[in-house]
Amino acid sequence: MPTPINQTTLPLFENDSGEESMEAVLRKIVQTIKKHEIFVLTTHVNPDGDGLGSEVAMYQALKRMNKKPIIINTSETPRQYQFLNKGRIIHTYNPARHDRIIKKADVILVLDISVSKRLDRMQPVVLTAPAIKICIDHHLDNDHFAQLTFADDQAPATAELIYNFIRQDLKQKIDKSIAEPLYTGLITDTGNFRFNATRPETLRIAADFLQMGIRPNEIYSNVFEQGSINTIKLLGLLLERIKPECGSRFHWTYLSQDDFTATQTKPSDTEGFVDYTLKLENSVMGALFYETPDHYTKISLRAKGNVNVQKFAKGYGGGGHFSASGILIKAPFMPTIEKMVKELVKYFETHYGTGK
Ligand SMILES: [Mn+2]
Repeated sequence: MPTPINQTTLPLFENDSGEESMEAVLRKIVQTIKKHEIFVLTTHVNPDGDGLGSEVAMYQALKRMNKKPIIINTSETPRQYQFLNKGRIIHTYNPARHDRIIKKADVILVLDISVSKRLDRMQPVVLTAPAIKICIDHHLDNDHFAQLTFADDQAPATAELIYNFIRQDLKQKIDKSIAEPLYTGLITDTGNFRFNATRPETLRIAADFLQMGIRPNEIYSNVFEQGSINTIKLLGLLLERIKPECGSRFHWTYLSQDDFTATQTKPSDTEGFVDYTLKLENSVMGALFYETPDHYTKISLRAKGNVNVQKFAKGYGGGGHFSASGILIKAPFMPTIEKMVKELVKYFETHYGTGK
C-alpha cells in the first residue's frame, strides 16, 4: 500500500484513511513550494538515473515558477549521466562553497531517498539547516528526517512521482527539458520497463514523453552504451568463469583484484555484470563475487521468480531487495568464495529443491 509518512506537521494517519493523508501531504508540499523562493535539491550518494533525473526535472519546474533552485549532490555525477547536466546545473558538494547556501535555503528537497544516512557527506548540514525539508521518494525505509514526506513504495521510480507532482500538483507543463531527465529515471529504475514494479501508468507516462519528441535510442545509448574496452575485457574474464550449480539453476562467477589491475578497471565498473548469471537457460539465482581494494569479499546476488536472495543476504549482514541483494564479508577472497558457494548451494537446495 502507498504509505504517506509524515511526523511533525500532520497526525499519523490511522487505519485506512491513507488516501486522504497522502493528498494532505501533497497539498502541504505544494503550499510550501509556492510560498518560498530558495531551494536546494539533492539526492543519495552515488546517484543513479532516477535520483539525478528527478532533480533535474524539479529544477526545471521550479525555474519556470520563478524560484531559485540549486542542485547540490554528495557525489560527482557519473559520466553516463553527464548528458542530463546541460548548463552545468548539477553541483558536487563542497562544504566551503555550499554550506552557506544550504544554511540559507528556504526549502531542501530530497529526492529518491527517505533515509538521511544516504546523504552521506551532506547529512550533517542538511539535518541542521533551518530550511523546511521535503522528501519525495519510492523507498520503504524512512528515518523521518523531513517535515514533509511523500513516499509511494508502489511507484517503480521517483521519476514517476515527480511527473505526476509537476503536472497535477504544481500544475506546470511538462516539456522536453523535463521529459528527458524523467524518462532517464524511468528506464534506469525499471531496467528498461522490464522489472515487476513497472505498471501501466509507467508506460503511459513514457508514451507521453515520446509524444513530446524525446528519443529513447539516444537516451538509452547515453546511459547504457558508454562502456570502455577495459570494462568489456573485464566482462570477458567474468563470462569465461561462470560456473553452474544445482542443476544449472544457480550460476556464479568472480573477479579478483588482479583482474581489476590487469584490465585497469575498478569494482564500480562491474555495474550490471551480475545480470549475466541469469541470462542462462533455467538459471534462477546468480552470484558475482569480487575482491574489494582492501581484499575483502563482496557478493552481488540476483534471482528470478520466487527465489529470495534477500533472506540469504540478511543472514550474513547484507541486505537489499527480494531478487537483488548484496553482502560484504570481511574475509580473504578465495577461501570465502569456496565457503559461500557451498552455503548458497545449501540454501538453494533447502528452499527450492535439489531438482533431482
Ligand atoms: Mn529510484
